[in-house]
Amino acid sequence: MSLPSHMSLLRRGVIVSAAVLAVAVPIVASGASASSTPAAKPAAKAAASTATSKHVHVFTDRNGNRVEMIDPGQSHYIPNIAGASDADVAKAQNILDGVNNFCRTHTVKWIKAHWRSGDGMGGMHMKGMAGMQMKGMHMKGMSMSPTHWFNPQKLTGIHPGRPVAALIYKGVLDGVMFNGSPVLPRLGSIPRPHVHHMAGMTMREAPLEMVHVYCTPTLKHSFTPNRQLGVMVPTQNLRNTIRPAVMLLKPWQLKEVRRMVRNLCGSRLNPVAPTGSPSDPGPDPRLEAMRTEIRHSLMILREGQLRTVWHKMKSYGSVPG
Ligand SMILES: [Cu+2]
Repeated sequence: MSLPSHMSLLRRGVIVSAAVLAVAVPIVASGASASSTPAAKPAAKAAASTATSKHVHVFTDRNGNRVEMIDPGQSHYIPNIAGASDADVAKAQNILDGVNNFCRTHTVKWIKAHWRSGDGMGGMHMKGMAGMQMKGMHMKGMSMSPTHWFNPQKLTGIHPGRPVAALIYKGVLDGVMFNGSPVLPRLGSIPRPHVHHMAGMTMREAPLEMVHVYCTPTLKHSFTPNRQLGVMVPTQNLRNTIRPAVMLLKPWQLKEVRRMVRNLCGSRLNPVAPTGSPSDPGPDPRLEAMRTEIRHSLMILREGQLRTVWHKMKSYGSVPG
């Protein structure tokens, strides 16, 4: 889960102790951001010592869940579906079916109108904290648009039809988040929860466990905490397939594909103008500009749109498919 949403959790009073904040925030901001703020130094040191130890801290909670103390984006966990028991597969499939149904039956527009964004900036009253967050976020190149939208019903546990938060990336509903207060019910061996501060460092506060479930038909892709390893894999594979094949398009095909990606991307895709003269040695600048623009569009297009573009390119017969 991203930093903004955690600040929102804090604001909701799920975690209120200042001691927890001091430990939790630098870890979420992954160490590097906090070091120049004098007030943050002791906490930054604690975070740095975690970051430098190469292994990810994984522990078993009292319900038998394996829990990672890491930001989902940093997780390398991929579930072993083949190695899971039938009961664990059934349990995970049941959660996933409910989550996919949630994604099918909810629109981004509706969620944004009825749920609260995890913008994170509002509730922080600790001196120096807000600036530190901002800096950390810019250093990580994170977008300021929130990815977590919180259900106004204050729920904990696993209710696939009523998650704690909806995960919206680039305007698309990608999945949901559940949490447990403090621990999640037994999930089986497939879903991997995470926490954001060190269990045991703040003895009076139990870690708040969370789990992300992404909307996709595949159990494996749905239950990686890091969506780059999971739900984004088909998208990345399509990008990697299309990118080199752009070189094989004839000029009229380039024009056609560029028109297509411009339509699909709308204002999110900036036009690329040719540079240099067509008589210069090297590739024709007009064609090069079209190729560049098409390549840029690959980072904007969603999986289904990429599939449409690839289908078009394959129809020319000049690209291997
Ligand atoms: Cu999280």
